[in-house]
Amino acid sequence: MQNQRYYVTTPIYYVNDVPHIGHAYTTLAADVLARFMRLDGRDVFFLTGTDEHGQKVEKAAAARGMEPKPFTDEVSANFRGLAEAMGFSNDDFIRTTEPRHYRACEELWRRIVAAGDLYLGDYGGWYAVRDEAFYRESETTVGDDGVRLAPTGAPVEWVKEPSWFFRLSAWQERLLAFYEANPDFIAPESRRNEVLSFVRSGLEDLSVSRTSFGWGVPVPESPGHVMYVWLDALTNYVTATGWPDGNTARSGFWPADLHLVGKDILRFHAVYWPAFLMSAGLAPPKRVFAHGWWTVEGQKMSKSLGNVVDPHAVIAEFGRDAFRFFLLREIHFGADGDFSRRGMLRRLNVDLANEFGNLAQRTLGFIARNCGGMLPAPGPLSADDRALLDAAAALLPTLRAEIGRQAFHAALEAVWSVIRDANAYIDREAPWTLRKTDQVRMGTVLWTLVELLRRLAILLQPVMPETMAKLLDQLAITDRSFASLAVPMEGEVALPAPSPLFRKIDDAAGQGG
Ligand code: ME8
Repeated sequence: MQNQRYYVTTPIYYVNDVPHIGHAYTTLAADVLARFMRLDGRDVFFLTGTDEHGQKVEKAAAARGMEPKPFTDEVSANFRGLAEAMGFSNDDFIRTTEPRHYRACEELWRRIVAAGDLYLGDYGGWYAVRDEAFYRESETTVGDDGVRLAPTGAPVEWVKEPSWFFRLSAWQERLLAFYEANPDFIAPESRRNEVLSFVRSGLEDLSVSRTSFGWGVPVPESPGHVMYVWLDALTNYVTATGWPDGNTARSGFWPADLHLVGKDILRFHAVYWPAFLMSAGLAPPKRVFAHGWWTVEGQKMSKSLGNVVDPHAVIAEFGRDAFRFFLLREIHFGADGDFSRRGMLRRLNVDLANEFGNLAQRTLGFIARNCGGMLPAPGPLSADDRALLDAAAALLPTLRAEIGRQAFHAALEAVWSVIRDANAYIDREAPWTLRKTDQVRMGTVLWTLVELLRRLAILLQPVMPETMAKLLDQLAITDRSFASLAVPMEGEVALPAPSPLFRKIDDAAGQGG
């Protein structure tokens, strides 16, 4: 396991949108994985970025009276700002307008041509600019107002133009064989089944170039054509490894271990992308996980409803780490979920402040007040002490397994079950009584609690990096890697003055509670 490479990606986001909690969510999940793997000794590459070509972005630039390039320069900064505000630890931020990306797209294109999978034809069909996707007529519906809509609700328009086609129809059997041989390639299971039935129902050749506008990567040796934005966008994942230049610092990272995406774009990642790659003679990614969709206070998030949640505002009110915790704890990763003020407050006040924060505060406050800030050395451990520490020691393997299958909620639930045990332990062992009756035993209980807090803080760093750094400072712990969990901490350690980890928010003070 040690020093093994780990490559995780997020979708590259369309720059025309203002970053919201949906974008924050996917990148957060990738950040937690990246941090977890780094602490576990792996060589990690964590990539995010922006998708800057296509008709949608071209239109958004025109609406601002700008040329596309200066427009994307300006708005892609919003996504860098989001990464900073959320504390994301991405190793690279790719923009599809960079020269390195053009080189990769051109090389991928040439290889697919050489494989015989591209041919020139005429496209006639329905296209939704909002989704940057083609739809079969049978997939569309006509609304009351006469507007024809894609299944996603996006309006479609009739497109007729010369186009290059990718021979996707020829890939059906090879894709099915690939899914069969790689049962973990698509997760969760229900999404995998959807993809399998889509592919089994038959694949049509895919239009992969456009001639009616110009904002894209030019098709090599084919004047007037720009690459279909999805072929361009997906290629970002190999561009960032330094491909097609051999021998770069990141060459060894392909194939990616995990593409994290929302369920809206699974088909592009699980069907088109492996077909493009295999055609070009490159390995497909190892896994694609499609997570669910956030609504807000029970409603779809949309600009027209004016309910788009700005992550910066949530961070300002509740704190960055509480927000990070909420997003991953509130719903099963994979399922849809609802963002509500009430839910956010409950996670902050109950899980974080009452259960976890109090455990630390009771323990460290007691040591500060009664032991002059000096953590006592432990005497012999009782069965009760050992049971608690054993439960904490079991967390690392549990977390490896849960995080390895992207079950963030289950990982956090396992940690909180130990936190609840620890709160029961402190009440049962009552160090405040032992102070008067048995100071050696009191010292052992306090050491057990501090050793437990050290373990929890180290393990929770990926989810709440800032707050856990603060707690580890209060525990005077400098080695914070997962490897350090194997060695119990010393006694007779001077601890700095403690301060609360989480700020509880009075429910009644909020707008609408
Ligand atoms: O699709 N709930 O970019 P995009 C959960 N450029 N996740 C959400 C969400 C919500 N309500 N809204 C957005 C694109 N997301 C392409 C991707 S990749 C090669 C190209 C997240 O800006 C989720 O990850 O529309 C979704 O897949 C992504 O944002 C779509 O981002």
